[in-house]
Amino acid sequence: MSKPEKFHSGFVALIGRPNVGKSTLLNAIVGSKVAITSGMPQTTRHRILGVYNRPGCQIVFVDTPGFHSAQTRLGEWMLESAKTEGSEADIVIMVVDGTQAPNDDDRQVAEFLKEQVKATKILLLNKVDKLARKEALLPRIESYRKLGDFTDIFPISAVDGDNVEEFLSYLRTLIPEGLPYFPEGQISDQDNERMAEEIIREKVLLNTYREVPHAVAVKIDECREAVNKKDQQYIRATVYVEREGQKTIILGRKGEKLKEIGAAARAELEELFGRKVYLDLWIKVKEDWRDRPDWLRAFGYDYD
Ligand SMILES: Nc1nc2c(ncn2[C@@H]2O[C@H](COP(=O)(O)OP(=O)(O)O)[C@@H](O)[C@H]2O)c(=O)[nH]1
Ligand SMILES: [Mg+2]
Repeated sequence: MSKPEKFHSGFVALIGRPNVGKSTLLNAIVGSKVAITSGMPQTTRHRILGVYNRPGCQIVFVDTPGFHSAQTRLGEWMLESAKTEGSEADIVIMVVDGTQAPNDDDRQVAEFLKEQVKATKILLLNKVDKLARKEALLPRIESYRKLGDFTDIFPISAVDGDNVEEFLSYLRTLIPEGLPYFPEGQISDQDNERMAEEIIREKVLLNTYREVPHAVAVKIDECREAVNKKDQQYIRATVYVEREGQKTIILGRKGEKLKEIGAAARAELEELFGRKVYLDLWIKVKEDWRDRPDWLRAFGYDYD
């Protein structure tokens, strides 16, 4: 009888500046939406786990907030959280936007990796589907390679899936021996209520203007089976902003924007809960909540 193969498991952190496609890649790897994404920087606010299972191997991917120059307490907390995940992972993946030259935020990430991360580092140049001239790729790879000491570099597209399997196959060879952290079938550590808050926040981001997104937080106030309506989920949620003006923008004329946001969120919430959803959506102003420790804690940012 042959000896059973040893199991391999590990934590792999996705690190990079905002908007390079870390969360899109996490969803592509897990094969399901566990992290919200948008064209807005700083969409991801806290660590999100996505579990990838293959025979004999489990990789727990950790999506992190992007490295940026923090301007609020929330921003500082996000940056710290990314750094903590980066320094605790077995392997760190630096994700960059392959269609753009390195900028200061990329350099800040690379600097951090050099100084504070001993683990194996891999570089991913994402969004190569957008490169009009493929000849531009090699010099681009060169300009990022110089930023750090990467064991390997992969140009990929998180949206098209180009080269993602190749990257994962390589990654599997680096994962240490260990037991699985999560039971098979569990793809994230986020519960449905947390995911629901994120889905609603994503729809606000996708439907509003530049000034609003960073000031938005969403809290589920109630989430239960609807009274007298079996098989319907009742969800009451509040969208928090920092200024009256932001509230006006999200409401829209005659409340129409909020209605659109609610309709878009509801469609996805019905998928999440697997049943009809009645979504009761409110907006409130909490001045400067991003700088107030009590509100940061209330919104689940684990701030101390
Ligand atoms: N064309 C293209 N767009 C991408 C790709 N990956 C991500 N994006 C887009 O880039 C934006 C930021 O993505 P997101 O995953 O939120 O970035 P994050 O801030 O690094 O987590 C979104 O609009 C994505 O749709 C890719 O491989 N190709
Ligand atoms: Mg993200």
